[in-house]
Amino acid sequence: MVRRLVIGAAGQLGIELVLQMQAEFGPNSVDISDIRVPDNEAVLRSKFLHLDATDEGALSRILEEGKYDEVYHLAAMLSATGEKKPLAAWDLNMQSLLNILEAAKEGWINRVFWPSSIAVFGPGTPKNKVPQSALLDPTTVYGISKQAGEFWCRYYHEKYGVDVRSVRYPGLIGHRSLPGGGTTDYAVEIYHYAAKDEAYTCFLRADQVLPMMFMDDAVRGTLELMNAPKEKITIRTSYNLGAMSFSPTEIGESIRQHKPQFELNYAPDQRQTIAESWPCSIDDSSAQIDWGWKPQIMLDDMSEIMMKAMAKENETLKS
Ligand code: AKB
Repeated sequence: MVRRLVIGAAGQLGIELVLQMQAEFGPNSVDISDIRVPDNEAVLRSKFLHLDATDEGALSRILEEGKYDEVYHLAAMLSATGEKKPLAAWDLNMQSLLNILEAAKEGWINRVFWPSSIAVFGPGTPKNKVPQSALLDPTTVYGISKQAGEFWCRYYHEKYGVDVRSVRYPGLIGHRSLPGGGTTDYAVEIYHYAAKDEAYTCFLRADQVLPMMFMDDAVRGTLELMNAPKEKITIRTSYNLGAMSFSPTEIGESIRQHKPQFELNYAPDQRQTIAESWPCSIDDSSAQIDWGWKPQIMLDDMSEIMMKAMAKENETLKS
């Protein structure tokens, strides 16, 4: 059995990835770690290990004991929170990655997954269909840490043969977990408000188009990348990964197909400046060619799934 460790398992992606691993391979196939206990009962069917991933000693002890084949290192401070605490973001995002890469170099792990982000792009990058090899031009500390991280990953692969794999996620939208501290978080929050028949005030401009992805696609893509034969992986910085692009106005219209009275207002804040620096859409042909990436869920299908899931959750809370 492949032994997996998910670091940052209490986060938005961590929870969803662990749930899928449990469903596919069983709860014992994955151990979970974070600095906080995940507030999701199902996730806790897997063994929980308290870990601050910047603590090299603590990480070594966990890896030595667990004898993991794969580590999914998801712990990070995202774009909006990172701008409030730049040095803490740099410290967490970089030190934890370097600790994992060192452990892999020493042979404690066979394969590493580490997420990058569209935050590596910036004003000098094309806005539409950003090519894989586009200029990286990050304007946030989070983006700078992802850019540096990508090159560290490639360095450890080329110098030491570390099998580290990565994708540049767009904004991720799912109903089983909440995001925290990102610029794309509005696209999850909006469904929660709509489902409760509450008006939502968006912190981005009405016409701000960003690349987004439904969580199930993101989780499937991540596992597909990790299962791909080594020789198929030609990019060791990070793969562009696309699915759909929409603005707050467009997601609002999609939600109104289920909630015609839904009220959407706008009060752009400092996150608008971050969003403006990011591209609108992504060219992910390298991921398609190398390991068969194909998104399945687009905006209206996603809205249907999200609204149904939220309605069910609200029913359960009432009963
Ligand atoms: C954020 O908004 O910071 C993240 C991301 C795009 O990486 N969701």
